[in-house]
Amino acid sequence: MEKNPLKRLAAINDLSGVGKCSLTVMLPVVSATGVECSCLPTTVLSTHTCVFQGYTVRDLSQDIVPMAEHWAREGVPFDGIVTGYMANAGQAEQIARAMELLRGEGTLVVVDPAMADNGAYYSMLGDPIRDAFRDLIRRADVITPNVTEAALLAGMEYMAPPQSEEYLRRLLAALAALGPRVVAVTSVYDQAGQVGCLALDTGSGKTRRYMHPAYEGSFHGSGDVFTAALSALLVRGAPLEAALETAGELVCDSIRRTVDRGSPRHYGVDFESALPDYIRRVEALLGR
Ligand code: PXL
Repeated sequence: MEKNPLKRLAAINDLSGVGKCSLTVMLPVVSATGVECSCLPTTVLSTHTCVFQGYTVRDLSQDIVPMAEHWAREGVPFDGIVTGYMANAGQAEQIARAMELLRGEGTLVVVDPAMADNGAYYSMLGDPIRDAFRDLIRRADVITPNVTEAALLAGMEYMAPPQSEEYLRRLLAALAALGPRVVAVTSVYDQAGQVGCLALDTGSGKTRRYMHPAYEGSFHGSGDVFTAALSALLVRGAPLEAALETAGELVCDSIRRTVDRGSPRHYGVDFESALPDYIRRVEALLGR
């Protein structure tokens, strides 16, 4: 008899070999949260697609459903499913099918519509990917777009930082209408020059925010760190407010360390040295 089994999260995402994001962030952060991370790679790339040139892309779309079918045949139970970047819009159909196969009663589904930042789509992506994410989001309990992605999904103009409260309210309302229980918008800049996350719990109608002082520029992969931590914390049963704060602290700490170390931005954030403090905070919140 298994006593107090570990929670298990399926991470359906790409594997970019260099430039910490997607699965190379999901796996360590989810594990550090005390949750088993089962990886379903949708695409293998030599690097992510920002700044790097000449990267290789191996589309694994044809393996997504067979991998999920195998897990379903084995009867592997999943407490959560988290999905993010898609290399093309066609992957949405396979990912949706995989979600149906893996989702049980009470499985938390998190969709990070990772497709754009700073007002523009990532390389190789355009409106078809937005439409595909709109479809996937209808199956999600929680979504974690940044402001650019939120605006694309909501069909609103992108507002460069700082965003007005009125704009952010409209953004949250438009995204809530797409169906998720929790809308957590990241890379929100407020009038006080702080950056962070603004979340709406559509059940209670309450909004919560976790803000920290902003560093100049953007930090590649920080959204993946946030989504990985938030998903795993929620799967472990953390209340939304504490999960937002704990995930936000990990992101903030990772960014600070990246700046202190002077690491190249496109290599991703230095979450590694932030993990010990994160693990201590997770233990204080949820135990071992
Ligand atoms: O972090 C988002 C992301 C994930 N995966 C790939 C990417 C990006 C952003 O550019 O290129 C392959």
